[in-house]
Amino acid sequence: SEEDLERHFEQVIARDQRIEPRDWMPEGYRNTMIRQIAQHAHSEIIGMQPEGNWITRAPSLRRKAILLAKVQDEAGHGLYLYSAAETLGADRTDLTERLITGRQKYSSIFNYPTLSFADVGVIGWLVDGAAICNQVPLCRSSYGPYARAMIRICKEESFHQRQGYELLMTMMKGTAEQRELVQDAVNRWWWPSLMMFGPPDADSPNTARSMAWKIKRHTNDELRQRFVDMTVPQAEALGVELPDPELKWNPDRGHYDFGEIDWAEFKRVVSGDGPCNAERVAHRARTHSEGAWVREAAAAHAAKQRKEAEA
Ligand code: FAQ
Repeated sequence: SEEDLERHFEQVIARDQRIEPRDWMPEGYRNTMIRQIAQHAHSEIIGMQPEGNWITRAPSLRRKAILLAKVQDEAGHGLYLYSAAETLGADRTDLTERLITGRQKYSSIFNYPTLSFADVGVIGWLVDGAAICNQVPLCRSSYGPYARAMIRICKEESFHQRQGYELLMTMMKGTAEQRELVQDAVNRWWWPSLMMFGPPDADSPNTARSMAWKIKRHTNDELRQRFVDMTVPQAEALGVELPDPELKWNPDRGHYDFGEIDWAEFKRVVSGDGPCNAERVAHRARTHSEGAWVREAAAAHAAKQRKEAEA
């Protein structure tokens, strides 16, 4: 009966075991998982654009090869995550449609422009750093296919983070102009990186439910604090300043205090009105329609093979 199924589901969650695609799950759980995985997949796909902007202008063959590999990894993560969403009954064509018509979200962070090559380094350091902080606990998320996808994705994100930090270290050892470019990029990306963790706990409609279902293992504010604590010593080692005069070690809390995030800006960017939202979505829509012939050719080929197999 429905009650037995529900009891079994609750037991699996309580025992820290995984929910698998064929298991019964409450509709709310399924919808939350589809929402989060789709948003995550869309973020990886849209997230190729800011850095992709610099592939043709990378300063050396080595930097170009690294950047190409990183952006390709992001495409891979996106496709991997769309597959995880499909295990819940979502349709990939429909998800893409929802992305390009603005009905599904992607991370606010990818709506900011990349103005210099230092931005490539800062995205690796701060954006991938924040992504790792958020995603390592998701390796223990209760939905099996998502948790397993996170293991591989986190390994690749760690490499991405290191390449960003190494790029910045190189620039910081360069000319005064290079150091200025790094500082300017840090000034622009620091606050948006903190926004990646989502609204403060008090304004986060999904956290309580997702924590109870063990989809999320920590709240948005807990992970944001962890990221700040981890990043401050890295900024010191790098020799850059984080643009927050209130950033200060608090010995009583055993954490860094930091200033108030501009939540009005966050809301603006999430609701579609950030610096690059229109450009990002338009680019995705354009490449989707330019790729139609590939999808049609693949479908025609599959149909032909099916026919041949039947004959
Ligand atoms: N941007 O109730 P909550 C990457 C939405 S990393 C836009 O707290 P939840 C790697 C939220 O969806 C970036 N929307 O929601 C990379 C919800 O929407 P609703 C992707 C945001 O889900 C690096 C509403 O606000 N990572 O791609 C944002 O419990 C470099 C209320 O919020 C993930 O997606 C935001 N920042 O917690 C690629 C990680 N924050 O209900 C390229 C997985 C919140 O209105 C280059 N996701 N919203 O539809 C998660 O961990 C969670 O979904 C959170 C939000 C923590 C993001």
